[in-house]
Amino acid sequence: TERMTGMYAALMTGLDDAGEFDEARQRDLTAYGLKQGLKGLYVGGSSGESGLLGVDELAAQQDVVADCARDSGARLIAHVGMPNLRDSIRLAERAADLGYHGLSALPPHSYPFGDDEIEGYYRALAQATDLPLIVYEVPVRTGRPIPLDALVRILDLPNVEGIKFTSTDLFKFSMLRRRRPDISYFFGFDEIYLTGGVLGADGGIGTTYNILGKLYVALDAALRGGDLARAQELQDVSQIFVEALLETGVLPGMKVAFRVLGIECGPTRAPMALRMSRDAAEAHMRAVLDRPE
Ligand code: NAY
Repeated sequence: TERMTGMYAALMTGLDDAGEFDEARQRDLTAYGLKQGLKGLYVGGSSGESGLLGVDELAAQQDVVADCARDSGARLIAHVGMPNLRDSIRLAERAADLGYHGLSALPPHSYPFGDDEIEGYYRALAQATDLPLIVYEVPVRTGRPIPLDALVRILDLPNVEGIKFTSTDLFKFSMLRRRRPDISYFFGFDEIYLTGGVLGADGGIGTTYNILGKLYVALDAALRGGDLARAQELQDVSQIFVEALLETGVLPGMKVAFRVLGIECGPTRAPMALRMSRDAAEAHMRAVLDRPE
């Protein structure tokens, strides 16, 4: 199979005002993401509040997004990492039936699992369908980096074709690439995408691409074209946006930013909440969105 590359928005989830999954709002969010000129969408990940959603809601979201993206040319990666393997496989099989192009999953982290349990999880998940699987290194979510040797073993599993690397341990990123040069490397911290790209990332997957997708496509093109000054300029703009989001809370602030742009997508699901009043957050996000690029 052909190596996976390119820039993907880690899609957000549409909820109604009471916090229930909302299909119409999911369609609006999806349509917005599809307009950005990205390679595709990463569906049901951390940015999609998947740690706060039930498996039925994630299944419904897979359906809606597949329907919206039909004929768009966008590639769809389904994140199916659930606390247990059985639910992960159920979502993986559904994604395969719906025509998704790839799978990804957080390592299991609902208990302090050992490296063998994590490898066993990825092995079983990779075997469940024919879709290429992108494993996920994200210590800020799991509380535990996977050791280099264990990661290399996981990358050798059949059907494992990539890794989404969301860590600031760039030396580890480079060592992984040297050990396994043939798989795809996606970088997962939007605000420092440039560093991953310079060290050889094949693409990026991020929350803020939902709104700044065009900027990240231009950043990636500048990087690949050797225009580092331009790439840095664009990265600076994205960093100002991320700095603002860190004050509101990333996902709650993204939802406020969407509201400012005229896309209502509801609150984040409890207990995830804005770190300031909604009015203050709106003013805060309006100020960064009005900034000329
Ligand atoms: C996802 O859905 O799994 C992601 O969006 C992963 C990438 C994000 N990282 C985390 C830990 O959520 O986009 C980043 C992140 O939100 C951004 O860099 C701001 O820090």
